[in-house]
Amino acid sequence: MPLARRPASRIRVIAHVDLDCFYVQVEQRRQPQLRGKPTAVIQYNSWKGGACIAVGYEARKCGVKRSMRGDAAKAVCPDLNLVQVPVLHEKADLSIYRDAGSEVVAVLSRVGKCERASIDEVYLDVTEAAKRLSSKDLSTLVSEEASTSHIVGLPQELGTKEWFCRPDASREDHLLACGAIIVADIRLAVLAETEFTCSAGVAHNKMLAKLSSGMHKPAQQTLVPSSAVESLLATLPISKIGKLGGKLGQELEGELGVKTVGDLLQFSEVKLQDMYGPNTGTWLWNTARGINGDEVQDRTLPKSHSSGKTFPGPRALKTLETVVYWLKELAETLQLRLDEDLSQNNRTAHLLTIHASCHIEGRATEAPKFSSKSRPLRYGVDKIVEDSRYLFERSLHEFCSHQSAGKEQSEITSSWAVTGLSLTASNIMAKPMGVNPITQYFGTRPPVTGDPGNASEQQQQCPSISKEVRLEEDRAGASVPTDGSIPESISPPPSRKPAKLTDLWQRKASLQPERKEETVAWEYKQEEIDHSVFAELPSEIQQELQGRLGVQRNKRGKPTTIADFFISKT
Ligand code: DCP
Repeated sequence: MPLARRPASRIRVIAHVDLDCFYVQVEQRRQPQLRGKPTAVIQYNSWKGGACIAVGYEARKCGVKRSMRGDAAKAVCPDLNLVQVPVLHEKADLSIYRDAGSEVVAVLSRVGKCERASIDEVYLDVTEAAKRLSSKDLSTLVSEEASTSHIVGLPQELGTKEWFCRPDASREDHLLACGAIIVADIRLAVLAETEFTCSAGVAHNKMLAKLSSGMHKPAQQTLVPSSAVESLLATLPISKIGKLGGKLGQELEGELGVKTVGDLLQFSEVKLQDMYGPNTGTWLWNTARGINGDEVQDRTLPKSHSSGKTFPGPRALKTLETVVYWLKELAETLQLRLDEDLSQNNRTAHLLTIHASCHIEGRATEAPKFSSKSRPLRYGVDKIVEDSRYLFERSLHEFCSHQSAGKEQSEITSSWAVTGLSLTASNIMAKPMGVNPITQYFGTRPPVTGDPGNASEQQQQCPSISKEVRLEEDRAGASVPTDGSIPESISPPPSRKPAKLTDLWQRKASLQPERKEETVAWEYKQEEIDHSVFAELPSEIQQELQGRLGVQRNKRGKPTTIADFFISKT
C-alpha cells in the first residue's frame, strides 16, 4: 500500500535520471564497433533466438521492439547486432551493467543526495545546489544543453531560455530552472566520464520527476513546473502512476469509475479515506493534485543482493538433488556479493529469502503459487544451502498439499517441476563499530532447526528480522563510495564535452513516435523470468512484465505498454 507522507513544507528540486537503452549502451562501450549500428541485447535461450531486453535507438528506427524474440528482430532488421547478456555459472550475470550503473551514480552524487532506484534509474535531490545557484545571473549560466530542455506547458510565446531567465518567475520556477541547469551539466559530465547518455525529469517531487523523465528520450530532459501539473494529470491514465498499476488501480476504476489521475479530483479526501483507509485515501487525494512528500533516500548501495537462475522447458528441476545442486551454485554467488559488500562497505545482510517458480507437470498451476519464504541469514555457503533447502522443502510441501487437494497425493509429489530459483539477501545494515566479523558471529551460532518462523533467539539478536516475509522485490544498486560533496565545477573536461547530448542521436525527433507502436504482446515466457534479474529492473518494467505474464496466463485484463506510459500528455 502506498504511504501518504506529509507534503514537503519547503520547495524541493528533484530529478529522476534514466539511462537510455542502458544494456545496449554498456555493450556499445565494450564493443565500440557497434556504436551507431542497430543493436539489441538479448537474454539468450534457444527458443526463437532469446528475448530482446534492451533495444538501441538505431534498431528501434528499423522496427525492432523489446517485445520481440531475437529471430523476429533479425527478420525486421537484418543488420541488427544481437549481443547476449553475459553468463556466469550458467546464470545471467548482470555485474557489468550494475558496475556501469555505479559509475553513473558516482558522477551524479556530486550534485546532491542520490537514490539508486533500479539498475539504470537514479533520483537526485538538487535543492541545495539549486538554491546556491539561484542568487546568480542565470542568463550567463544556461548552457546549450540546458536550453534544449522541454518544459511541460511552456507558453508558446516563450523560448526555453527566456523561461529560465524571466525576471518575474516565481521562486518555485526559478529554483526549477536552476535545478535544470545543474541536471543538464551533470548529464554532460556523465557522458564525458562514462560515455553513457541519460534522460531526466526535473520537478518539485519524485512522482512528477519520474513521470517526466521518459517524456523525451534519448538524451533529453523535461521540466514540470507546478503550473503545468493539473493539465498533465488531467489526462494521465491512473496506471501510469507506479502504485496504481496493480490492484488498487483496478479497484479505483471498478468502484469509482476513475480512469485518469485527474478524475480523482472529484472525490473528497474523506470519501477516499472511507473507501480505501486513511493512509491510502490521503495518498490518493495528494496524488490527484501532484503532491508527493517522498524524500530522496541517501542510497547509492543496493538494498539487497540476489542470485537466481531459470530452468525453462525440459531443463526444469524435478528432484531435490538437482535443486540442492543449484542452491549451492546460487549460494556461492550470493556469498561472494555478501563478502564484497562487507569488505567494501562494512555492511551485512540479515534476511535470506528463497523464491521459486514451480508447477505440477501436465497441468496449470492453481493458486496459491509456490510461496517465497524467509529466515534469518547465516553467512557461509554451507549454511545458506542448509537454510535455503529447509525453506524450499517447506514451501514445496505446502505447494504440493494445496495442489493435491482432492487428488492423489503421490501423483502430485512426484511430478513437481521447478522452472526458476533465486536467493535474496536483504535487511542490509551497516555493521556496528566494535562488533566481531559477522562470519565469526554467525559461525558460532547453533544450527537452525525447526520452523524459522520461531527463531526467537535469532530475532532477539537481530531485532529487525521479520519472522517470515514474502519476497520483497527490492531494487538493487551497486557499491559506490560517495562523500556527498559538491564541487565548484561539475562540467566535464572541455575536450570531451559535446555541445548537446542530442547531437549524438541522429534525427532524434523521428525516433520518438515509434515508441507508441509497441502494442504487440511480449513474447516472454513465465519460466524465462529470473527473479534475481527481475528484482533489479525499473519498477514499471517489473509491473509491466507481471501484467504481461498475467495476461498470457489468465487471458484476461488489458495489457499496458511501457511506451504508452511515457508518452507526453501535453
Ligand atoms: N531490462 C531487462 N528486462 C526487461 C526490461 C529491461 O533486463 N524486460 C533491462 C535492460 C534495460 C534496462 O533493464 O536496458 C533498463 O530498462 P529500461 O526500461 O530503462 O529501458 P532501456 O534503458 O533499455 O531503454 P529506454 O531508453 O527506453 O529507457
